[in-house]
Amino acid sequence: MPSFIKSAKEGKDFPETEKEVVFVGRSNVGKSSLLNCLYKKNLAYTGKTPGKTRLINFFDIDGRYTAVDVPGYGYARRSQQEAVDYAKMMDDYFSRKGKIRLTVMIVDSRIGLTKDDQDMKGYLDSQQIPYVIVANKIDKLSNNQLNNNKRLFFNGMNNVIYISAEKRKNIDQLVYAIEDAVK
Ligand SMILES: Nc1nc2c(ncn2[C@@H]2O[C@H](COP(=O)(O)OP(=O)(O)OP(=O)(O)O)[C@@H](O)[C@H]2O)c(=O)[nH]1
Ligand SMILES: [Mg+2]
Repeated sequence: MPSFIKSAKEGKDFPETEKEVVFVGRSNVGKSSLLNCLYKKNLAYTGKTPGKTRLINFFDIDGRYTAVDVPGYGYARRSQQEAVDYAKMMDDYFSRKGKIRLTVMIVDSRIGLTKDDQDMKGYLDSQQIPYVIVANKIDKLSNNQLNNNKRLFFNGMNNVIYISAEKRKNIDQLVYAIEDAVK
């Protein structure tokens, strides 16, 4: 069974792992919900208020790989110090990019890529970190709206998977991508 390993905010406290799949995205986009949907109910904390996940959380996935839930970006940190700590935590994390088999970048299917999302995508491209874009919360859209948004927001991006973490829609497609990356 998938299980929690530890929470950490500094590189020196990160666990020894081999292969990681990391879930990134804006605060409140559904990263922790997606982890729970993929692996086990109540593995990660979810909530209505942005900034629910404050530390980097590592989960062992059946001894096969490590899933990593990171705090969302684009969330107004309470203080300058908190913003600095957040940036350092993320730098520490991405400095071990050799371990990262796949980054699952979650965006909102109703909004597309925000400036913060574009920055993250640019970073992943520049560092040659493999990623898929997952457009979440499609249960909030009609089929028509979803088709429109695919054209408007995700045109020309070939690595997008449209899902609902809450309603478990199209999760298989993401599972395939993850399994392929960690094999
Ligand atoms: N309708 C709908 N709501 C969702 C879906 N996925 C997540 N949510 C809701 O979105 C809110 C935020 O979900 P979280 O999983 O806590 O988001 P997060 O990205 O981990 O947020 P932070 O930890 O703050 O970065 C919760 O109220 C979820 O119930 C979805 O597929 N559809
Ligand atoms: Mg979270």
